[in-house]
Amino acid sequence: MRVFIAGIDGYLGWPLAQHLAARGHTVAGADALLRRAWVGERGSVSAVPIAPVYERLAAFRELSGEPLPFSPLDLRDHPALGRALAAFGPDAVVHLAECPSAPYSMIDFRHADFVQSNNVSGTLSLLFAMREHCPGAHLVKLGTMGEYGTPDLDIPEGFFDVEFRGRRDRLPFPRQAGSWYHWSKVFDSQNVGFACRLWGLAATDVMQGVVYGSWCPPADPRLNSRLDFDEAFGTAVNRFCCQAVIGRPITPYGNGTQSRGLLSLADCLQCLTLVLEHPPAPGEYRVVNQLRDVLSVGRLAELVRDAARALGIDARIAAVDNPRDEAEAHRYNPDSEKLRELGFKPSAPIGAELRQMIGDLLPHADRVRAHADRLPPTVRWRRPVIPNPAKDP
Ligand code: USQ
Repeated sequence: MRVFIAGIDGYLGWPLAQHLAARGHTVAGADALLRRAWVGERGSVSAVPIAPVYERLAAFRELSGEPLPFSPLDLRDHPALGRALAAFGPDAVVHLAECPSAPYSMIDFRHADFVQSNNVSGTLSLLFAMREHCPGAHLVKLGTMGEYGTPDLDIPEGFFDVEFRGRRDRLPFPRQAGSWYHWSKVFDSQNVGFACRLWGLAATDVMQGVVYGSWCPPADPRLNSRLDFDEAFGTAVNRFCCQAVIGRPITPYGNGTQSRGLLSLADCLQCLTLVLEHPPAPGEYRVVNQLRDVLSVGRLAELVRDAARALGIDARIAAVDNPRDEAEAHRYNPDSEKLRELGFKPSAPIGAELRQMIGDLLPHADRVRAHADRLPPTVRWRRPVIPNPAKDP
């Protein structure tokens, strides 16, 4: 299969390229290298050092024996995107080229506007470019479990049956996102579903949970994937592991009872590959919930502490005030059957993955220590309400 990865330089895109090539697929990609810039803007670095993109591409060629056609483009550059797709002729396009950070989108108007326009316009540009240049290709679009929020109902995979005033229909499950970033993914989902209905595109919208884990192939450090720990671009578990390796307290927000769907990077690669190798029919808009475990943030903190202690690190937990506006006590029971029906077999249990990640991070502890001031949360979801003297004299 010929797979075009938009966002190939990112945390997931770079390992996915390697994983797909190892399975015999031909890979090309595009990236505007914005993730490197955003983390730099936040004054941080990847804990695991990563090679410049052209060194990565050279390592890929040496490893796989195949060149990786790469376009340094922003998806919103519509003509350049069209040229890249037309030149490669993909069977599938994986869209990972979005700003993935909830806290970054909550900084101020400029950041909220950037995240929404970057994500929504980039996806729209890709949909139109696929219609023009590869209408038969399968779009695998990375969405998020956070689109659903935390309703007091089980969470189905995209759609549910509703009865209202004596009539029944199958409708999109309500979306109740919790950040400007998560709303951008909701808007994308609507646009991707509409393009499938309108033009007969085939798409899989992947409602992915929080991903954790390192990718450091022993063969060559140029193959390493990034691992962020700053408040905006580090996901919870990766941050907890980085905190543990430098002896900082692990920071569950609030009382730590908020739960999320989680999966390791290795499981993410396995799931995306299964989705690619089992495409939906033309015109079908398929939604899968991509997660392995449901765990509370407090339990995750304990698991990281225990994994660190197993490696001789005296890790400890210290809760901090929750900077976000999110339910802490809530139901969380998402379905995730479709990937299992496609053959998903979870790999190593979470404890083994955490020990592996901490082991990969230990040689780079000084990089985390040098940027430890980037760990505490500073972006707050709510601002204090300014009193209205007319209403509250
Ligand atoms: N959290 C802590 N302590 C921390 C950091 C986070 O308790 O130091 C908590 C948050 O309050 C939240 C949970 O951990 O309840 C998850 O936070 P996160 O930063 O790992 O994840 P989130 O902001 O939801 O975003 C991440 C990815 C995003 C993806 C999403 C999947 O950055 O791209 O869409 O996970 S999901 O969470 O299912 O929406």
